[in-house]
Amino acid sequence: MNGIYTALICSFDEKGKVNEAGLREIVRHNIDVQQVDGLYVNGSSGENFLMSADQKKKVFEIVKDEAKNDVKLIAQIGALDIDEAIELGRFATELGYDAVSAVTPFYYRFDFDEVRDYYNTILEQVDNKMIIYSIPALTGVSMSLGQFAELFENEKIIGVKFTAPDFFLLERIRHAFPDKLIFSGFDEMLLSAAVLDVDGAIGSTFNVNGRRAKQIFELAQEGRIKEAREIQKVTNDLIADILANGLYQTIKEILKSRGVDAGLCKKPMKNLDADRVKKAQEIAKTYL
Ligand code: NGF
Repeated sequence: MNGIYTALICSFDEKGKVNEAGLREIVRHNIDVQQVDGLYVNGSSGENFLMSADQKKKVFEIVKDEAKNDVKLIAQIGALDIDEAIELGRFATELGYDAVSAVTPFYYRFDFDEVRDYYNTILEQVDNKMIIYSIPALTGVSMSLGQFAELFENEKIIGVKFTAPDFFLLERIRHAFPDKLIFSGFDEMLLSAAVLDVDGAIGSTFNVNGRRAKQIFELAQEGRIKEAREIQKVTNDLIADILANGLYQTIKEILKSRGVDAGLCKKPMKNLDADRVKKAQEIAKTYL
């Protein structure tokens, strides 16, 4: 399951409903144009935490129906309601998703025993492989090497989506667990993570910049670091401009400028005003 996975964005209409036709276009664009190896569905970039369980299921269905077996699919099922996470995990598994992933439970400052119990309970009831989704900046949940080791004792936990700028910890996990899958989560740090021998990356900007991400990753694997650094530099110029203009909104606007109906963000996320729409179009012209 190695490689470059797009953290798929989702197209919503002005009422916050999933725009099926638009979502299908986003899937096709990622497979046919960006040529990524896989899709990470209903993550942060998919506005997962703004959706109802029914909407999440609908997204899982549409993406699988459109992608078929063209690329690998990972379903992010994490939810504070563990029963919902289990239900979504079973649903995605029946649809044929290659693995599930769950964000560490957040908000109530759970201790590590509770976090471990969350994953083990889900996996007792979901017949699939699990990739832990660790993103301390958004969840407030940081885990140590020893805690990752305890989670990895469950053989169904096959890896981690590591979204943190802690390269010491990343190197330690890589060294200690050569057989677990590590996906880097910050697109702007892809080369640095690739040098540490991660197995792949999962990122939002791959919706528009997946081809460059693949180049960076492949060059790094071949040891062609100087060339990879040049591409990471352009990539980071692009990412800096996207972040300054509004992350998911700008990705959507860039896709629209490419003829993909990426729709709107779901409330309470706001959409771009006219100046920022223009800026997004300029970003697309400059870098893509
Ligand atoms: O969007 C975030 C929030 N992180 C993503 C990614 O790690 C998670 C990252 O690609 C994700 O997209 C998902 O779960 O769907 C950043 O957007 C990117 O590196 C720009 O900072 O931190």
